[in-house]
Amino acid sequence: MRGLFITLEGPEGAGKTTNRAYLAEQLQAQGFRVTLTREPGGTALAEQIREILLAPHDEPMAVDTELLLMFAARAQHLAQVIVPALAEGHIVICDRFTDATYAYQGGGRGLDCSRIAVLEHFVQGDLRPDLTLLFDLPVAAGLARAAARGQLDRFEQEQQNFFEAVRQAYLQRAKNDPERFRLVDAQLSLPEVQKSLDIYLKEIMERAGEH
Ligand code: T5A
Repeated sequence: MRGLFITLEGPEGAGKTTNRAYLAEQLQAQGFRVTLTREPGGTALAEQIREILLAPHDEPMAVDTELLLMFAARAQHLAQVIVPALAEGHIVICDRFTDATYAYQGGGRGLDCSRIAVLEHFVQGDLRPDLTLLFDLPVAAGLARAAARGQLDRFEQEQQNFFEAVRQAYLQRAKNDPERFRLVDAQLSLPEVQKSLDIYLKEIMERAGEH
């Protein structure tokens, strides 16, 4: 029996980290076994790759290097955490996954999506998320939340048009795959966002019960 693979996506400051904890608490309270994780990262080695990706460097990082590091971290994460947890029947909740690569390296950096698709197939085979919650909010609102936390990472130092392209790429992917994506209005207050998640929690519980 395979578990259920849930991914949380959206631009900076959308509330993915805050709400993944909420989702996990609700599911665990109903007796579901949950693995909470994130990308890039999720294992000791993949977290080291994350540090390289997020830290500002004097030497500019080539776009292909960024893309390959994202997938290198993902390969490690899949092998060590995601695939074993799914095999044990867990609900895996992952803060960002390959949709982020399409949105940031594809939309933001302008990489051809067909190149991303080659790596997606190479690293993941047929594995795709079962359900993706896209936390959407205007770019300025998300950046203001991220900035309120202090020092900005290498991505957060990008310009407004980069994040607009990221947001549009996410919305386009959601539009192209309504079976998998659920849109969350992340601009609402936190209690309102969590209330809106309840319907998706119900769906997750039903689908996890079927698996
Ligand atoms: N990346 C990642 C790629 O380029 N390609 C890839 O393939 C992958 C996997 C990772 C970076 O890597 C890039 C994308 C990213 O730039 P990250 O730290 O994992 O970086 O991602 P961020 O989006 O930067 O994480 P954030 O922490 O900024 O965003 P979250 O998790 O969406 O937001 P969260 O929950 O931390 O909340 C941010 C702040 O807002 C408040 C929270 O309390 C917190 O202070 N907040 C709200 N305030 C008001 N109302 C609400 N509804 C709120 N919800 C949260």
